[in-house]
Amino acid sequence: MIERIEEIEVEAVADVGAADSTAALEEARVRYLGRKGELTSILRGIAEIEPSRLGAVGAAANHTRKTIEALIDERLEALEAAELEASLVEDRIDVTLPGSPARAVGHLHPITRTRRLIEDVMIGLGYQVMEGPEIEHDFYNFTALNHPEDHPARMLQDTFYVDVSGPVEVEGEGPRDVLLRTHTSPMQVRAMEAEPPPIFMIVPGKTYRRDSDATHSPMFHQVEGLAVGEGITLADLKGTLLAMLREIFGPDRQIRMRPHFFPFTEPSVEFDVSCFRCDGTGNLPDGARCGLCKGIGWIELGGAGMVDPNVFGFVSESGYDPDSVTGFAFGFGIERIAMLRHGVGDLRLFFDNDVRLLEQFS
Ligand code: FA5
Repeated sequence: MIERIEEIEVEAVADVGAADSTAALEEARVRYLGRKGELTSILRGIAEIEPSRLGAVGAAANHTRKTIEALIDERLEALEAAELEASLVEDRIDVTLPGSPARAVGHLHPITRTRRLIEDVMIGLGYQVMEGPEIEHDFYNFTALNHPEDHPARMLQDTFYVDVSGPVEVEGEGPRDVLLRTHTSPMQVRAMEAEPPPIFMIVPGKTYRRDSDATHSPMFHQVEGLAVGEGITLADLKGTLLAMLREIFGPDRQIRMRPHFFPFTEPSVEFDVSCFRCDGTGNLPDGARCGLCKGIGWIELGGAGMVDPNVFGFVSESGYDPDSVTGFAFGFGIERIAMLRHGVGDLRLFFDNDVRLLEQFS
């Protein structure tokens, strides 16, 4: 029996030494020290050995078990170290390399970028940026802006009304009193209610109309501008628009105003910027008609005018006395500016969320 134990030890020394991986070593451990191993059965059956040999066999088996255990521990340490070393060499990660595949980095939507550009320019001119509600009262959208009761813009085919009738009756708010603002101009009155003169502010934001074609969408963005103080004139309006549009379209741009009508400004104008493709000539260098301004040399941008004294009448309690203050207001579409800057022919493309288009503005 003792001889067999010694043989087992010799075999184990050879097998453990030959194990070239932690997995092979584990197999050897199970073979020699596991529950079904030969040495374990010898130790388990020791009680049946005749008493005179019991001490010697037990001591030999225990000695061999301890020797094998120590060998395995030593070999395991060496194999683990070698395997770790190998995996460090093999799996080395260069953290300076881009991910695979490289992650696309997002960017701002062209409308947001255009809005921010306009904001930056106007902040540079001393204007503050304000925000207002998209769901608006008829009062601010129309009445306080001097629209008569029967003004066509108030009709259902132009304006989205919000039906607020419901379980809770709000006094005076029938279905026609709440709407999606059709322009950012209601913020003229809200801003003047909130702050006394002088005031210089712009309001960028979403606006809604029942419109849909290549240059009109049901939801679009406008920027409103308002400047009220003592002695402000139409010349100040022209200078302000010129400064803003030169920042956006280039230093050589000119501006022109054409008489127009808005209920809340008097006089009212529409303003155009000289075409930046043909430099206002209407013709391209090869003599062809300029497609951007359609040969006119001017590009229509928005509406403006001097604040109508009737509008001041709605905010006289906030210090806007039409006899002592004057002011101008202007409003234009952000999509129109973005279309011109980026040469996009159909404004609806901005809202399709097609990445093939959007990633061109990165
Ligand atoms: C107005 O909305 C006036 N509130 C502008 C104003 C402000 C005048 C202050 C005087 C003083 P108008 O309806 O023309 O004006 O719209 C201004 C601009 O908004 C247009 O020139 C156009 O660029 C843009 N716009 C109007 N409707 C749409 C639409 N459905 N989709 C995209 N842009 C539009």
